[in-house]
Amino acid sequence: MIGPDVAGIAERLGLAADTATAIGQLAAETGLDVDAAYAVQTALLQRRLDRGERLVGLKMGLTSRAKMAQVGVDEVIWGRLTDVMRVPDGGIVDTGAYIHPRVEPEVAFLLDRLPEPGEPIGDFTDAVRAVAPAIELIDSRYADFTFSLPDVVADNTSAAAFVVGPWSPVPDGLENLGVLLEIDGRVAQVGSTAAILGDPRRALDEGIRLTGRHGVRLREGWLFLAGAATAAVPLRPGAHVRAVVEKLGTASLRAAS
Ligand code: OOG
Ligand code: MG
Repeated sequence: MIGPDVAGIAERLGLAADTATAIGQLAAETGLDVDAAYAVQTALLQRRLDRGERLVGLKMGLTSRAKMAQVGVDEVIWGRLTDVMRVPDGGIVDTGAYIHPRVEPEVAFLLDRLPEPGEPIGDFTDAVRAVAPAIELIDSRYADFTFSLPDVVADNTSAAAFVVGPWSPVPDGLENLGVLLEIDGRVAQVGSTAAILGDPRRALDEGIRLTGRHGVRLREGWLFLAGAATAAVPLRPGAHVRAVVEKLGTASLRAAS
């Protein structure tokens, strides 16, 4: 049997992102399953590497109930981050470069030496050098931000841009820190790091396990976004966005007007 056209689907998704033009969902029409969707994601990454971008880390998606409920997909997923997606803390983004951008508060890890595949993470502080508050800007390439599980995996889990705030040494506990997402100084979302799989440290175990299924190994020096602690909020031109994570501080961005 001939499988789905992985390269062709990657091209359609890549062009949709490059031109900020929404497309219809592809999985049902093309028979794309989750494994083939991760192959599309790899092809999309290759397309970015071919134009000079560098892989700088991974992001987890749908590690909180709030996010699963918002998009109607209830499986933990992962995607790739490149250097071009990184916006400096306090930096400016152009909403016109995206289809329907949303922002969400996250926790970022700076990875240290990781165990061999199959080995458990012993001490979290051996595997993670530092932690930081972060904002992820997501932008589904599908019309109406509506997708199935294979669709969102193929679309690099809606990854578009991200901001990492100042790094701190790993605090004693990460499992119950208050999280706020502020838009123009007003609280838009309130949550806790407990929303991220009960403890964002678990997102790393899941990341190692789920990427291992596809032969991907996390690397020392990579960034790792553990997933949003709250639902995402639409990013409007001119908005000033701040994510606040208790003990870790803030990360911010501004959308050009
Ligand atoms: C999928 C990506 C989810 C998160 O932090 O849960 C994600 C989406 O919501 O479009 O990045
Ligand atoms: Mg996210």
